[in-house]
This record gives sequence, C-alpha cells and structure tokens, in this order.
Amino acid sequence: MSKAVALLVVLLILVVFSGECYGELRVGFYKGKCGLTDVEGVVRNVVKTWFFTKKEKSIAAALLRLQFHDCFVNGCDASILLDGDNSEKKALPNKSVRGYELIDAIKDDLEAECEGLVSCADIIAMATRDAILLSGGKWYNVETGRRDGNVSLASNVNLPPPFISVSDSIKLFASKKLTPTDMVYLLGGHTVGIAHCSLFQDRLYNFNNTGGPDPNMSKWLLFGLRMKCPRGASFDNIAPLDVRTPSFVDNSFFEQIQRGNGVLQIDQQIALDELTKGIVDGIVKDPDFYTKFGEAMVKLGRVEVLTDEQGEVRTSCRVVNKKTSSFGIFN
Ligand code: HEM
Ligand SMILES: *[C@@H]1O[C@H](CO)[C@@H](O)[C@H](O)[C@H]1NC(C)=O
Ligand SMILES: *[C@@H]1O[C@H](CO)[C@@H](O)[C@H](O)[C@H]1NC(C)=O
Ligand SMILES: *[C@@H]1O[C@H](CO)[C@@H](O)[C@H](O)[C@H]1NC(C)=O
Ligand SMILES: CC(=O)N[C@H]1CO[C@H](CO)[C@@H](O)[C@@H]1O
Repeated sequence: MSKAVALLVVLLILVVFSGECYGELRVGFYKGKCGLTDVEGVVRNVVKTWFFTKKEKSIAAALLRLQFHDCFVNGCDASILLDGDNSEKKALPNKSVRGYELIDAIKDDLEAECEGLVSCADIIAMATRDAILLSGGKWYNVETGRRDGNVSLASNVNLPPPFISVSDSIKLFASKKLTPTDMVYLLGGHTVGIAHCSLFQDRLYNFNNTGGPDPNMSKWLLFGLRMKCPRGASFDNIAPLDVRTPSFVDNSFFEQIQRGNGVLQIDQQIALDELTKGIVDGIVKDPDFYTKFGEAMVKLGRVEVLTDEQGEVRTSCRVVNKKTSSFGIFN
C-alpha cells in the first residue's frame, strides 16, 4: 500500500469516527460498570412502576419538558434539579415543570446498586426515553456519559416564550447546534401534556392588541379554548397541547397544527411560516416519524454536556456534592 493510500485510509477513519464522537457521550456508557446490574433496566423499572402502579400517566409530558428545560439552560447537566432559593427551578418558565420526585426515586435505586456511578443528567435522558415508550412512542437508544453541573441560577434561565417568532426560535435552537428540522421535531414534544390558559389567552380575545382572536387559530379550537379559558377567570385553567391524542406520543400534533389547531402561538406558526411549513408537511407524511423524533431527542441530549473529568456525579440530584459546592454558587 502506498503512503498516499495509507494516509487516505487514516483520514477516512478519522472522519468516520469524529462524526460519532461527543466527548465521552455514547450509547451504553454504563454497560458493565455496575456489576451485573443493568443500569438502564433499573431506570426503566422505576419509570414503569410509576406509570402502571402509581398511575402517573403523564410522566412523558413531565419528563420531556424537564429535559428540554434542563438542556436549554446551561446544557444537559441536571442543573434544573438543584434545589435552592434562587436556582433554575424557581424561575418563572419552570412554573409547572414536574417529575422531580420520579428522578429522585430513580436516583435512590441507582445509588443503592452502584454508589456515585450514574449522573442525574443521564437519568433524565434515560427516563424520558422510557416514558415516551410507555406513552405510545418508540424506543430510541440514548447516549450516556454526562456529568452533573454545579451551577443553577434562576437568572440564567432564558427560555423561549410561547409567542416567540419562528425565526427567533430557529436562531435560539441554532445556538444549541440544532437545525430547524430538529426544532420542528422537538416541538413535536407538544404531542403530550398541557398548557395553562395564561400562556395563550391573548390569542383568544385580544391578539396583538387587535381586540379580536388570532385569525390563524381555527374557529373550532377558538370555541373550545374560550370555554376552557373564559375572559377574566379567577383561576388558570389548562388545555391539552395536542387536541386529538393528548396522552400519546405520536405525530397527530403535526396534523392538528396544519388544521389551525395549535394551542401555543409558536406551535401554530411552525405550520404556517415559510421557514418551517415544508418541514411540518413532510413530518405529517413521514412513516418514519418515530425514528426521527428519537434522533432529535438524542441531539437535544447532546447540548453543552459535561463529560469525562468535567462536573461531577451528584449523590443526590437536588444538591451538589460537598467538595465542589461553595458559598453562593446556587443559593
Ligand atoms: C420554542 C420552543 C418552546 C416553547 C416556546 C415552549 C413553550 C411551552 C409552554 C408555554 C408550555 C406550557 C407550560 C404550562 O402551561 O405549564 C409548554 C409545555 C410543554 N412543553 Fe414546551 N416549549 C418549547 C419547546 C419544547 C420542547 C423542545 C419540548 C420537548 C422536546 C417541549 C415539551 C413540552 C411538554 C411535554 C409540555 C407539557 C408539560 C406538561 O404537561 O406538564 N417543549 N411548552
Ligand atoms: C402586531 O401588530 C403590529 C402593530 O400593529 C404589527 O406591525 C405586527 O405585524 C402585528 N403582528 C402580528 C403577528 O400580527
Ligand atoms: C398568520 O400566519 C401567517 C404565516 O406565518 C403570518 O404571516 C400572519 O401574520 C399571521 N396572522 C396574524 C394576524 O398573526
Ligand atoms: C464546579 O465544577 C467545575 C467543573 O465543572 C469546577 O471547575 C468548579 O470548581 C466547580 N465549582 C465549585 C464551586 O464547586
Ligand atoms: C417547582 C418550583 O420550584 N417551582 C417554582 C418556579 O418558579 C416560581 C416563580 O418564581 C416559583 O414560585 C415556584 O416555586
């Protein structure tokens, strides 16, 4: 083999591997690291128990949102789980983020099996995948090997509001190395769960100070949502984000937004805006929706992760380990 060919082969190998290398993040990071215990199996068992025995049927919604909020603030480092008077979970957009107790329960079981091995950030990724599967979605391989962060500040929380424009949202996702296609698939997370009236009330009665509703909302949805969210109501009601199959992970959300049935303004706009309309139309027809959704979730899980010697593996998901914590970091 000539030198040139050898060089080419080496280069080719480098190219192939660099495409699959994200620090130490990889599928099956914990394999063989916990004796005979299957780490992913431990996670799956707790998630199943909560879903079937505790009848927590909405954990997919809880965990999807939890993973999104964690990954978009300071990266997927479980910073959202840290308790503190002024930590991320105290910031307004966290209102109604749920699932903390389930993560605690998983962590307890894992610590009992293998102390100090599995990061809270990885627990979020694994548990979300398992919950999606239980709610009608399909399996995807999650990458693991994340480490936990030690900083959590409400003031760092800069999550998009429901009225963000499609172009601004594309910019935000791009800043996390996610493409417009990733963004649209990930907004498909709104195939489950609920939104509070206060977050879309303007679209029902006084959109953009016009004194009328958002003309891009279907008359059918407008009627239904006005019933749920009367003007001047004394409490903040809730409505499902996917009006047809609110507890199933499927692509009916995308069909609904094509029909003007998007509850949040951004959900409706991705089906109308020229920047993303084609992507939505493609997803509705895509027989391989679940695979692509899983791939987008894996990409979400890669956002600004800590690996190797960075960060730590927390003992309790709610507090940083003694050694690394110090004054004022996240109080
Ligand atoms: C531009 C991006 C996004 C915006 C503006 C947005 C906004 C919102 C808002 C306003 C709610 C309602 C919260 C409430 O009333 O309690 C919500 C709920 C939800 N979001 Fe998003 N979201 C975005 C992206 C995502 C992504 C990427 C995912 C996951 C992959 C996601 C998953 C969820 C889920 C599952 C719920 C329902 C939570 C529950 O039922 O408890 N969202 N989102
Ligand atoms: C909202 O109103 C402003 C001022 O009237 C207008 O320029 C803008 O295009 C409107 N936005 C939408 C989304 O309709
Ligand atoms: C309805 O959606 C279209 C497409 O994004 C947009 O150009 C238009 O401004 C929207 N209408 C209102 C009143 O917001
Ligand atoms: C937080 O973790 C980083 C490594 O990710 C470390 O350099 C830093 O010293 C830690 N800070 C505190 C206060 O523990
Ligand atoms: C679970 C949790 O900590 N929620 C907090 C989210 O932010 C609001 C507003 O700052 C707090 O009141 C909640 O306690």
